[in-house]
Amino acid sequence: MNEKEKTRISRFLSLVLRHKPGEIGLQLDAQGWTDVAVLIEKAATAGRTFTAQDLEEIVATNDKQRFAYNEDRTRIRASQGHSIEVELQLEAAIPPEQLYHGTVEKFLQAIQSEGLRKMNRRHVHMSRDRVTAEKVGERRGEAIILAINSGQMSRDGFLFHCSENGVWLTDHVPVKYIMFK
Ligand code: HQG
Repeated sequence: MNEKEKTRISRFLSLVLRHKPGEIGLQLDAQGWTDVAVLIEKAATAGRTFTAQDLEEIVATNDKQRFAYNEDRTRIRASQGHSIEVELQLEAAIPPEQLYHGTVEKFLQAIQSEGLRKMNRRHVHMSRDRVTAEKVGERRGEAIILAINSGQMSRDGFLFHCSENGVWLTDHVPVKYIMFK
């Protein structure tokens, strides 16, 4: 399987495991898991053909480790990034003092008045390093990096989670914890 094909299937997996499982008649459980064999079968019916071995390779080599298997590798889920209702059951975790969020100019005014909101996803996404936040922002244009005073947020009682692939998640970041400059 070549790189182009792997990327194509990875995008498809993001679509069905995070946003639209119904598109191929797939069902996710409350924690976002689905059966590997069923996923392969439903994907094939929708014209996306890959083997269990292909899937293992895509999961292992995915640039952001977006997908994870359960222990016996019979089930799979997206580690974060969902828009549909899922309960990932991540433990609350103490974040580093500072986290970063990449965005673009056109959202700044709204962010300055209402803070960071989860918009269509289940959480606000943040990263431990600036470079990742730059890449996230650049998906939409020239990146603007916001530093988040996550240490203080956590001490003030806001809950944080860290996904299996190292993305920091929270429900809402009020304006006072965002450093705009
Ligand atoms: C912005 C990708 C207006 C926010 C990435 C962002 C990430 C507001 C956009 C993951 C706002 C939401 C998530 C407010 C926030 N008013 N706009 N109050 N608060 N925004 O895609 O963080 O490749 O839902 O700044 O790498 O960009 O898919 O979130 O620009 O990890 O695995 O609203 O998605 O990962 O956009 O990206 P998104 P995000 P994958």
